[in-house]
This record gives sequence, structure tokens and C-alpha cells, in this order.
Amino acid sequence: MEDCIFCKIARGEIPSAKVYEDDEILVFKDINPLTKIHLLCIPKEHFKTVAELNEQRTLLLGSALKKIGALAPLWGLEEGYRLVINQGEAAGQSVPHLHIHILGGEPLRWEK
Ligand code: DGP
Repeated sequence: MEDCIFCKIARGEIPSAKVYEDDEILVFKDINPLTKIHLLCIPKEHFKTVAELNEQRTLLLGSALKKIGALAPLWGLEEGYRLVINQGEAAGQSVPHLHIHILGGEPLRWEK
């Protein structure tokens, strides 16, 4: 996608603080961190939501979660972390390229 910010980051056209990259995914620091450690994991392929998962993207997402699980301790998240995927504008999705927020580095509250 020409105009997608995260596609531009994946292509290296916009700089980002990368912590991990391979052929399929990129993990970089969120520009507007909500917690002490706030990373974003994106697939390099452009799609917006889990409603667009096909077989190949489903494997990609599972593989991304596995990599996050393996690498999180190296990112300072050994005490635990939260994964969030906002789906649609009403849920707070501001960038229409699927991304997993990786939040941690401090105790996280979970209550109504
Ligand atoms: P969401 O609201 O779920 O769509 O999250 C989008 C996140 O992307 C938000 O926390 C801020 C972050 N973000 C937006 N633009 C950039 C950028 O150019 N660079 C980086 N590193 N993060 C960005």
C-alpha cells in the first residue's frame, strides 16, 4: 500500500527503532508509548484486520505470536506483558495495517 505508514516503515522509507526484523514481520518501538516498554509487531504484508485472515496470514500471525513469546524476555518483558490488537476505528485502530501492541515493562492494571 503506497500511503500506509506501517508499509513505509516496513520498506524502510520512514525510520523506526527496530528491535526485530525478518522476512515476515517487523517489531519496533511505538512512537507514542503507553507503557514503559511499548512495541509494535507488524506483518510486512498489508492487511487491516483479522477479518482478512486467510490460511497464509493465519500461519503468519501464529508464527508472529511464537516469535514474540520467544523474544519478549530479551526486550525486557520477562515479568509479563500484554498483547493488544485494535480492530477498527471504533476500537481505537488509527493505522489500518494490522499490528500487535506489546505492552509492559511495568505492572499493568486489568480491571473494569
Ligand atoms: P492503533 O491506535 O492501535 O492503530 O495504534 C497505532 C500506533 O502506532 C500508535 O500507538 C502510535 C503508533 N504510530 C503511529 N505512527 C507511527 C510512526 O510513524 N512510528 C512509530 N514508531 N509508531 C507510530
